[in-house]
Amino acid sequence: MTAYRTLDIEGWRAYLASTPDLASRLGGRSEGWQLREVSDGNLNNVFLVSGPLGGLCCKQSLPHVRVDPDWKMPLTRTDFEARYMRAVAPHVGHLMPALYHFDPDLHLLAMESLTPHRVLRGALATGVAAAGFSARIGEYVGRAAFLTSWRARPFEAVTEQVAAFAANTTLTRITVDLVLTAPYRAGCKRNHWLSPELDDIVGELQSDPQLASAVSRLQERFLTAPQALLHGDLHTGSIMVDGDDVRVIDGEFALYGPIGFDAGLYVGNLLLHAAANPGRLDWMCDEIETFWRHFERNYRTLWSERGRSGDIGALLDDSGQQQAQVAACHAIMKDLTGFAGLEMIRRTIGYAQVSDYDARPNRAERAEAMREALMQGRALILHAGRTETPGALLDLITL
Ligand code: SR1
Ligand code: MG
Repeated sequence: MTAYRTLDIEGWRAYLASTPDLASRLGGRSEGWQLREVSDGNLNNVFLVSGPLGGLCCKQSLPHVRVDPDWKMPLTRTDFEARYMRAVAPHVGHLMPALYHFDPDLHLLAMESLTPHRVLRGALATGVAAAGFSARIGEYVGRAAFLTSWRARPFEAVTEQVAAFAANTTLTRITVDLVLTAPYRAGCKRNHWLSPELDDIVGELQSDPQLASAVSRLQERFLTAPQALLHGDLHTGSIMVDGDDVRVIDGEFALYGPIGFDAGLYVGNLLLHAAANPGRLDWMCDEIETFWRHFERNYRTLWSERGRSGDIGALLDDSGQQQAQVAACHAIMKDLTGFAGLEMIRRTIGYAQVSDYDARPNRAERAEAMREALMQGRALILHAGRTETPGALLDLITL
């Protein structure tokens, strides 16, 4: 067993050189490899390495939140990311990078290097994202959700995975606190917002009993509806794009939960982008429709083909199965709507905010975009329970 240490550039060079499978992917001599740190998420260190034969993306857990060394944290998040990648790769292979190596002692991963891909949030900001990327995300969520669900597999296989990911308590706690609770709690130190411009609306969000009750319902859905294996943090910073090659990365928040959670986080981030870039509202609405169309098509097609291999629904005839599919999609859309609203609010006043707002040219316009996003988020949460179709979701958009 190797004792954990945080690897710097030279540490990674030596590690890769002593790991034949990885060294042979790079080729040549280790002294000639190019290594650069590209860490940009909140939690982990990430390095890109290239050699004469190819490249690697190397990721390692730190004993703390990367952007806040005082926030201590166990190292197991890469363990869950590796487990997640192995669990969903057979279902979504070409939509995520290939995992080559996981070291449980150093809590590190080495995977396919995605070059010249860009993080979707940055690609949107700089205008290089090609419209239609949401088709691939709909396909990803539809396939991963159905094929890890109780409808596709015997309950023994699902239960084993539910238990394994239930141990991802550290990151699930972050989601429960930062997404589902803190933004609605007055005085929480982890919140921050543009003040004094947004003080009034933040005060309203934190003192509205109707909103608190709708948020409680979403907390309950998140924690008590283990429908499928979720990515758990599916925002536009967890997606890389190069033209129409779209890949989902960063599965460390994985858990069993309601399918509408992944879908809702994704849609919430599209709407945040629209709030910050009003000229792109129509485009983002098209992306939402595209996402849902591809999600539903993949989810229902797989259900029709394989929906009698699990322990739910094996008795249904074709018409009963179609009815069950429609009802399930309505329920997923309700969850999606509520979780999209939560994501819009937490990314505007919570601990981890989004750079999309940097598109606004000055503070007053930023404040206005943020206020619009907060009002939109609140409306989505409050109306989630009666939003069953993509049309009904788009009717709620007031940006
Ligand atoms: C302390 S981690 C904060 C946020 O960053 C991650 O990407 C997740 O979105 C998490 O909520
Ligand atoms: Mg991440």
